[in-house]
This record gives sequence, C-alpha cells and structure tokens, in this order.
Amino acid sequence: MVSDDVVSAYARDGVVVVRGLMTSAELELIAAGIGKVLANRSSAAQVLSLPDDPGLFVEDFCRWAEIDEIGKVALRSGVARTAAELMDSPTARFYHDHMLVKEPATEATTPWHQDQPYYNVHGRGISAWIPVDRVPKVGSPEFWAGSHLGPWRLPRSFLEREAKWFPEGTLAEVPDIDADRSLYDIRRWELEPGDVVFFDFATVHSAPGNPTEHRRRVLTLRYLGADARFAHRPWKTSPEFPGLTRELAEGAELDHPYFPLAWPR
Ligand SMILES: O=C(O)CCC(=O)C(=O)O
Repeated sequence: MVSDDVVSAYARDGVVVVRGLMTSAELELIAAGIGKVLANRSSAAQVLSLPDDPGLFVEDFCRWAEIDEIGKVALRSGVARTAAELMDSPTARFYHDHMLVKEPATEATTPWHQDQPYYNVHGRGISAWIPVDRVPKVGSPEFWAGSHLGPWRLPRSFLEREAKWFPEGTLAEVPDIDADRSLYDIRRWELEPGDVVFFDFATVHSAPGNPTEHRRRVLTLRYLGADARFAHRPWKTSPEFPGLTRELAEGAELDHPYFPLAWPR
C-alpha cells in the first residue's frame, strides 16, 4: 500500500500523510457512522468545548462493534494493511475507533499531547486520522516530527489540565511548543477527503479549533503492532476497556474480542 520511502519517513518522523487512501464509498460509510454516533452518543462521549464556544467539539470512542459502518472501515478497508506496513509489523490488531467532530467556528483546540500514556499498551501502535471533510491548513492537526522517539509525556485532561493518569511528576511535561515553534519540526497538511494522516501513539500532536464555515468530521482508527502488550494500569484509561484487567495479565498479547486482528485478514 505504501513505498519503502514512506515506511522509512514514518520510522524517522512518527507521522506521514497518505493521499487518496479512502474510497468515496468508505468515506460515505464513515460519514454515516459519525452521524449515528452523534445521534446516539455512548457514555464515553465528551464535549470538549466550553458552553460559550460558538462551535462544538465532541468526541466518542469504541463504537465499531455496534455501528457496522465503522466496523467495516476499521476491519475491511486498506487502513489496517497500511497501518501494518508503516509500523513494519506483520500484523495490525484493531485497538479502537475515536470520533472527533469540530463543528464550524469551534474555538476549542486540542492541546499538545501524546496518545499512548492515556492507553493500556506497551509497544507500538499507530493512529489513522481520517477526515471526511476537506481540512484546510488552519484547521489541520499538527505533529512534532521525531517526538515518538523521545520520552513519554504526562497526560492531562484536555479542559481542566488534570493529571488523572500517571501521577504528577512521574513523566516529563509536554514542552510549551507554541512558545517557540522554531525549536520543533512541526508538520501539518491541507487534507482532502480520502487523505489519511498516520501517526505513532507516542508522537506529540495537537489540533486547532475549526475556524471555518464547514464541519470537521474525523474518524480516527487505532491499531496495535505485533509487539504491543497489555499494560495493566491502576487508573481508568482513556478509552476504558471495562473488565479487561480481570481477563488479561500484565504483559499479555492483546488477544481479546475487544481487539480483533485486522491485518492479515
Ligand atoms: O482531531 C483533533 O482535534 C485531535 C486529534 C487527536 O488528538 C488524535 O487523533 O489523537
């Protein structure tokens, strides 16, 4: 699905864009799936914009098993194979789906963070950020290239900035990247429907609000590499996988119905 050069760029930068990966039929499935999620949010859904925000930022997680449109794309599109190739892994196990919708004029930003410290995973994982709408650069996420090779950074809640996962002081803080952006290799792309940004679970990234007149509907699909193992956390991970700590031992392969093998099929 991707050339060796792209695989090498991904290993070096922890982020690449793959243009035109999704078919229009798959984009229609995702748009329909997002519509169903928004119409019937799960208990994990959160509004991440303040009440006086002129727009709205909503996220929801782990809907693939009940919303067929999301399950199909997660398990049967070219995304899983591309994920395996980029990770240079013989397999890609599906980890979870994450819907992120920013309505027009949303001011709420997504702060700089890594995803992996919120999770219950040791080893490698990759996210596929799939917009169904055109995303101009002003609304596009930003990635600190190479940061996946550095330390894990303290995860904080997006709005209150609380340390609800690793305790305060146990991991390095995310630096104040916006204070001097010239110190960092920051990547961002203008995206058309069909384009997908793949990034490592440990890549530091952020996203602006949505300063456009158009919706920014995104489905993120997350996959585990063959070396990924269960990390038993004493706190509620984001997302949460209820009951998993009773079923899997620390360090076990994530071989569980929550996480179907997506590649090879
Ligand atoms: O889409 C956004 O606003 C943030 C995306 C993000 O943080 C993620 O996909 O991990």
